[in-house]
Order: sequence, then C-alpha cells, then structure tokens
Amino acid sequence: LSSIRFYTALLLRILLVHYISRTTNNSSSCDSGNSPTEGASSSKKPVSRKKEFGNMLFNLSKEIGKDELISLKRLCGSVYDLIPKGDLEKMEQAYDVFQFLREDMRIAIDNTELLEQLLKEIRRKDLVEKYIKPFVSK
Ligand SMILES: *[C@@H]1O[C@H](CO)[C@@H](O)[C@H](O)[C@H]1NC(C)=O
Ligand SMILES: *[C@@H]1O[C@H](CO)[C@@H](O)[C@H](O)[C@H]1NC(C)=O
Ligand SMILES: CC(=O)N[C@H]1CO[C@H](CO)[C@@H](O)[C@@H]1O
Repeated sequence: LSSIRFYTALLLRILLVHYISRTTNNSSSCDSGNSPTEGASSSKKPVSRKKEFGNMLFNLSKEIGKDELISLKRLCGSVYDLIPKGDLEKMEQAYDVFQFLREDMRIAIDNTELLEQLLKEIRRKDLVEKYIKPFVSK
C-alpha cells in the first residue's frame, strides 16, 4: 500500500513538473506571440505618420497664395538653386514644390528646417505655427 502511495506521489510530481514546464513554455510562447503584433503596430506608425506629414504639407500648401507661390518658386530656383528651372515651371501649387523637396530628402518628418525657413522668407511664419509646430510636437 505504501509503495502505491509512493508511486502515486511520484506520478503527481512528474505530472506537476510537466504541467509547470508546459505553462512556462506556453507563457513564453505567448510573449513571443505578442511581440509580432507589437512590431506590426509600431511598423504601422511610421507609415501613418508619413501619410500625416503629407496631409500636413497639403493642408499648408492650400493656404499659400499665388504671389507667395511665385516667391517660393523663386527661392527654390534662382536664389537657393534647389529645384531645376524645368521642374519649377511645371509646378502649379506649393504642394508640388514641397513634394519635390521631400523626394530630394531636403524636407522630412524629422527635418523641417528648410521648410520653416522658406515659409519665413515668404512671410508666412504663421503657417509654421499653425501646421509644422503642432505636427513636430506630436
Ligand atoms: C520548454 O522550453 C525550453 C527552452 O525553450 C526547452 O528546453 C524545454 O524542453 C521545453 N519543455 C517542454 C516541456 O516543451
Ligand atoms: C488636413 O485637413 C483635413 C481636412 O481639413 C483634416 O481632416 C486633417 O486632419 C488635416 N491634417 C493635418 C495633418 O493637418
Ligand atoms: C510550447 C508548449 O509547451 N506548448 C503547449 C501549449 O499548450 C498546448 C495545450 O494547451 C500544448 O498542446 C502545447 O504543446
């Protein structure tokens, strides 16, 4: 009888150890199951922020008037030599100018210095306050 108890106890111990190692492994596999979802959401963020940056530039562009666009194009052309003349001639809105500078890596989410300077020079510092500052501080 005592030997049956002994083996029962031993069996329970074995089962218990098994149970613990299983749950330990499963909890760790749960952790590793969580990180891909975290990675997915964090890799989504830059995309939406990129999109938001584009939206911000688009919204900002709509506030730039005709004369201001002419000044902006002149700055990017003959003054700072950022955009070739041929390209400038095709640009009908400020957004085209910003898009070009963005593709040229002169403007980026974490690099809005040039953009701010251009806006200041066309006397639209208000747009820096209204669009760029809120975006950068987000
Ligand atoms: C649990 O995981 C460890 C290391 O990841 C492994 O060595 C062990 O064999 C696993 N145990 C079971 C019961 O799967
Ligand atoms: C741009 O304007 C749209 C429509 O007015 C607005 O819904 C959106 O939030 C604005 N986005 C940014 C980044 O300013
Ligand atoms: C790694 C590991 O131990 N996985 C186990 C998790 O739990 C299920 C049952 O709930 C087992 O089938 C797995 O082997």
